[in-house]
Amino acid sequence: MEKKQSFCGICSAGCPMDVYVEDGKVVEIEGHTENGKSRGLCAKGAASKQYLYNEERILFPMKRVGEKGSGQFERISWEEAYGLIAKKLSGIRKEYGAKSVVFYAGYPKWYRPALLRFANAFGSPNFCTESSTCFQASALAWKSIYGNGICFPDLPHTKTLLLWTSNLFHSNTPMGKMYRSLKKRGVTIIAVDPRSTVTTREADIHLKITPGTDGALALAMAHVIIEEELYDKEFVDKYVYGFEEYKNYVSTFTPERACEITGADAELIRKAARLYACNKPSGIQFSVSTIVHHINGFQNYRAVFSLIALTGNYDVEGGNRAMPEPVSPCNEFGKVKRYDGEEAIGEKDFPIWFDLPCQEAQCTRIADYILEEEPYPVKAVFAMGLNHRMWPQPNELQRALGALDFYVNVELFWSESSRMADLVLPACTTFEREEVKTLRGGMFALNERVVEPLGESKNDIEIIMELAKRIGLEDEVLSSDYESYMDYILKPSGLTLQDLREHPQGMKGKVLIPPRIQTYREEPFHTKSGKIELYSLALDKYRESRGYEPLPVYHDFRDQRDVDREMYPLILSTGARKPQFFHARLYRLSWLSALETNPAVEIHPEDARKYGIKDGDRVRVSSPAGEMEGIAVSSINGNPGVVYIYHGNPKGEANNLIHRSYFDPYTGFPGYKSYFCNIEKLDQRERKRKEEAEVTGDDGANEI
Ligand SMILES: Nc1nc2c(c(=O)[nH]1)N[C@H]1C(S)=C(S)[C@@H](COP(=O)(O)OP(=O)(O)OC[C@H]3O[C@@H](n4cnc5c(=O)[nH]c(N)nc54)[C@H](O)[C@@H]3O)O[C@H]1N2
Ligand SMILES: Nc1nc2c(c(=O)[nH]1)N[C@H]1C(S)=C(S)[C@@H](COP(=O)(O)OP(=O)(O)OC[C@H]3O[C@@H](n4cnc5c(=O)[nH]c(N)nc54)[C@H](O)[C@@H]3O)O[C@H]1N2
Ligand code: SF4
Ligand SMILES: [Mo]
Repeated sequence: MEKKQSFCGICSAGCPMDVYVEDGKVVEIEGHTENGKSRGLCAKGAASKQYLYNEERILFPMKRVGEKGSGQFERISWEEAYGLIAKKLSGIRKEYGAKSVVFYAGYPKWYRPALLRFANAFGSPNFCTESSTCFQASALAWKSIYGNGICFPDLPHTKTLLLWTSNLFHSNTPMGKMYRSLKKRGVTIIAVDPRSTVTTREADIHLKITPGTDGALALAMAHVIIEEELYDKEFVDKYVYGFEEYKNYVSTFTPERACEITGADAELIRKAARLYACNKPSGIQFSVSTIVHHINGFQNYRAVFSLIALTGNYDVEGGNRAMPEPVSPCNEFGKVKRYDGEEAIGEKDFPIWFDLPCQEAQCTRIADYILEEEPYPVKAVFAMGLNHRMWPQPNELQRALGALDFYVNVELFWSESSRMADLVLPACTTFEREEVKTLRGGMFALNERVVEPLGESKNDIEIIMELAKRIGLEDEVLSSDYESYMDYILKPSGLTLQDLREHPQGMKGKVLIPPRIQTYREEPFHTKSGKIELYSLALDKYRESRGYEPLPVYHDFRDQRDVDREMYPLILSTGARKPQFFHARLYRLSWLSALETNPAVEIHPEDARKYGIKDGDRVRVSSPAGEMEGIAVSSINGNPGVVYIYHGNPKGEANNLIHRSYFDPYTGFPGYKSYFCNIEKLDQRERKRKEEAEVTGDDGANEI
């Protein structure tokens, strides 16, 4: 048996692994051992042998031969596949324009810069990613205030950590260790989460709020901080724009009012506000997605982020500041300018995406854009890792993909989204490819190819580069080969591929750019006013035309007039991370799916009693968008009145319950984590049907 080193490719944490290979096959995977101590892996990484050798892996390029979505494909050569894609994409570009081709990347990040370059060279403004529901809304909320990229907390120096949503032990396992070390150092931790989790249980204060009410809580904290004069007057006077308007607005948000809205205790809100403002330096650790998975999420996050400026915790040691580690200049490679000659999809609907701007198009409404040919016809989608199950009402997206002239999915697995494609290309996993990894502390390493690619699978970047050549795109990097590509992205660091091959443990970059800190002392903030904008001028631009509000104004999602709350009395939150699942991807690994064979529908025991449901009962959850079935699990972690379900499960898809027109008007992010539903025990419904059947003579069996 040979021991090789690799990095886990399932999530972005990229944990180092020791992989044992025998006769060209992986036989064992463990967390990397350093100085006799294993770094460990989470359940997903530990199960990744089943990921690599999954029976659903796509092994060859396959062309559709049957009806769309019928799943009938025939094997073709790479040569034929490249030829077909080049012909189709060039043809569609000629007939409908480059923008009618959409380039899409799913969760994996490693090939994005290359795909973005490809879209640029092709001439389409439509490069979009899964970040239409992740990260970008948080980045926009931040940018609307501070004008720069998000600043994370400087954990080693912080004294109070406001952990605003993050169940680290489930969603970012390697950070669990860091969290424990903060506790040991005596850092005061305030957690904001609607549920008790393994993370909140270790916090000093837990503000257990109703989902989607974060804005009201943050505004109440600001109220206390201003009323008790705990804010940083000098910083605010010098660097903040719109303080008076903001102060005026928050003056009505007393902790008592916030208590009514959020359910969190008013005294606890006061205590948390005082600690965050006075026990400095304080940092806010936040999720890149959860707070913005609400129809009021953007403004809620702006309210949270405003607290940093208010208390002078911006860009100071121990506060929220630009990454304290040196950053490699090779990151610049990913920052290729978006092609800006044409209107991108989502641009009319969500203009601040493009004003502030971020690097990609907003595609949450892509199903509508395809089906309605609005704002213009979208004829082809070239996707790498498209999974329709991540989107609200996924069947609509699936239908739209079926309506395209040409849809390619480069994937690891035969998902339903792959089955809908005209052409499927086999991607390979991290075990089967070399890959340059940027690690913490300015370190670089080469992920070794530990086994040969399965079947004829290839790495995504090689596929992109070959295709660029076939289409005749002009791009100095894409027109070279994969070795040169890796050398190119390493170049600014002063390292070469050869260096990394000779140092399998990784090397520190020779040239590293230190973060730019406290630049505001010398130059204005990159906002319209040149200051930190608690009153955003970027939003003010759309005050009249779209009703955007420049202050971080709170609107309650429960004020929805078009949902019948008598029919859907419960709040629905989907997608709080579970340690064993990763979106729709890992249900096919039996070691993991066996941990939850049917979708768990988590309800509070009070609700269980009210609805006559026992643990383990089969239940149907319904919402204005659709239905799903699962197994009831009663839990005291959440508050009564809220139902929690994870998404992506083929045995019951929570995203069927989220309506695709239920999104945040600023960012287009779906309200995954605060919608409305009802729940019923399944056989009770069956009984009712039978009773009705006795009257009508129709036993309704087909519907069950
Ligand atoms: N195992 C696993 N890890 C993952 C993923 C996965 O699918 N599986 N996905 C990755 C991805 S793509 C992302 S974006 C990150 C997300 O990472 P996080 O957002 O940190 O996800 P969670 O750990 O689920 O933390 C969310 C917490 O927010 C709480 N919450 C729910 N609604 C609200 C709300 O309205 N307000 C507040 N304050 N809290 C709320 C939930 O109870 C939960 O405890 O996780 C990444 N890590
Ligand atoms: N209800 C609900 N829905 C949600 C969320 C929620 O909290 N609740 N979270 C949202 C968030 S934050 C996110 S980020 C999205 C994530 O949604 P997706 O982007 O769909 O996430 P994944 O399923 O992890 O990855 C997409 C696909 O990439 C494929 N893939 C993996 N590695 C590679 C590779 O190297 N090459 C290629 N070509 N393909 C690969 C996988 O097999 C998978 O099918 O889901 C969103 N959807
Ligand atoms: S946290 Fe788990 S899934 Fe993510 S890289 Fe590490 S081992 Fe892999
Ligand atoms: Mo995400």
